[in-house]
Amino acid sequence: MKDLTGLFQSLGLDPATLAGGAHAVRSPIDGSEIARLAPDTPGDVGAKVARAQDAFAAWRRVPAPVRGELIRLFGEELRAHKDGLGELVTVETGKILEEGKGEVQEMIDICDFAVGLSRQLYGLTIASERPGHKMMESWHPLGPVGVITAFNFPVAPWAWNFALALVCGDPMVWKPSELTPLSALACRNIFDKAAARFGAAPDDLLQIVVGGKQAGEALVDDARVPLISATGSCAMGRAVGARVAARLGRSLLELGGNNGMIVAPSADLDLAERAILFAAVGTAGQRCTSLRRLIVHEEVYDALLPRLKSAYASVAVGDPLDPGTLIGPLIREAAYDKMRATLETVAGEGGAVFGGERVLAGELPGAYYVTPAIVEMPGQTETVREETFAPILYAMKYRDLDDAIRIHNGVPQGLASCIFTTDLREAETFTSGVGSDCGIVNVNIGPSGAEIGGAFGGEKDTGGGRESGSDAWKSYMRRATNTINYSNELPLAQGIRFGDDS
Ligand code: UN1
Repeated sequence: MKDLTGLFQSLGLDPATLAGGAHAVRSPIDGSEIARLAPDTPGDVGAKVARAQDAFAAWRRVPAPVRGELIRLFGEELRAHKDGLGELVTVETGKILEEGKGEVQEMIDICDFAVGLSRQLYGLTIASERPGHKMMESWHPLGPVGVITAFNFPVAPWAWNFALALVCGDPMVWKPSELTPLSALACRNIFDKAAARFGAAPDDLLQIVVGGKQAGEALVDDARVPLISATGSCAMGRAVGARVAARLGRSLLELGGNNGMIVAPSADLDLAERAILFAAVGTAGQRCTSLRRLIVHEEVYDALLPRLKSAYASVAVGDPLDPGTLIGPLIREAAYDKMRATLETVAGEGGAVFGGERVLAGELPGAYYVTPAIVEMPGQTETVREETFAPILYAMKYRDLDDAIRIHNGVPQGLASCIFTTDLREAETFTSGVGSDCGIVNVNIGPSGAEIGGAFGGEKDTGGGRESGSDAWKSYMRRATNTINYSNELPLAQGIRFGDDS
């Protein structure tokens, strides 16, 4: 691994505080240890939540557009640190630099969105059935928000939550993946710069929890945290959702995907091929939105598959800091083991496997680089219905659109989906209520790489949460319904008379 001292210092990470702790941080680029941090105990987490409550008491009194000014400054600081933070994301996750920087751009974009939003936290006015009465809805800050994020997108999904929560008046306690805590600490340092320029921000608007499951559970179980927003696997979400529900808290869950693409007979195959490559191979198949299932009409299957295989065979796998690389390493050995085991299982289920081999093992024995895999499947088996977080693309044939939609929706997850077609009827059917059952439904673009302006999330085992754009901000506020009587009478709703003879 190259010397990271300069990069760490540019992001305010003091090498002295990154040594000696029990929690080792490794780079998947070569498997080397890049830091050792002191993990938080459950008691530390509780103390952080108490400080977040103090911050909330002050921050909720600040007018929302003034809170927006802090996020505007944060966006400026992110612009200044885009290259450095993008590089750190690459070092910690193994995604290529272009994608590391893209993730930081996604943070900048949500800051811009949140600044405008800070003047648009609109409520409704509602016609009252009673004379001289007015009804309205108002939105108020909710309280400290607990956020749990995954290794594969260590900064952008956090920023979707943070930029919105902060303009909504909520401080945050953030537990990043134990695999990527340095990116989180760098974000806090960048935010601290914005807060210093802002001047009047209370302390502890953003606190980081370093640790694994135990620290996460302490945050999830803390009744002083009204909202837990968690990104990760369906298994994680099931556990978090149940714990938060047990204390009647709110949860916002962003869980696994098993994202499909239907390629129809009229599809533009050049576009489809490029979209498949970015969505299935990009980020080494480690996006929640990665393309995992290709459902191809039998008329175009034999035209598309050979093209894909030759593109797969020539894709550059290697050092994600090298500008020529398109696929970096898997996050760790366990991810590689899972990929290999899955490929063996689907081969046993009748799948024809192309690619999926480990490379660079001689030079980099502690790192797990693979060629991406295409598996031609005779049908949608149980293994295909599971999400494997690796670059495996299952290809299946279909005969008519109903059949394709049935295969498409026949999985437990419901995050992102798309159809490639130039037939208006097919496109509209896929995006209609009887089409894709996912939260993200696209036409002639792949399932991944969403913009921040839309609500991001999915249905079924994906957890139902929506983050980022549109009206996702409502999750971070509480709604009050107000009825105001400006008359001299006290009429009751539903015309009820109560102890008066008039
Ligand atoms: C994730 O993988 O958890 O739509 C988030 C996308 C990105 C976000 C992915 N904007 O692929």
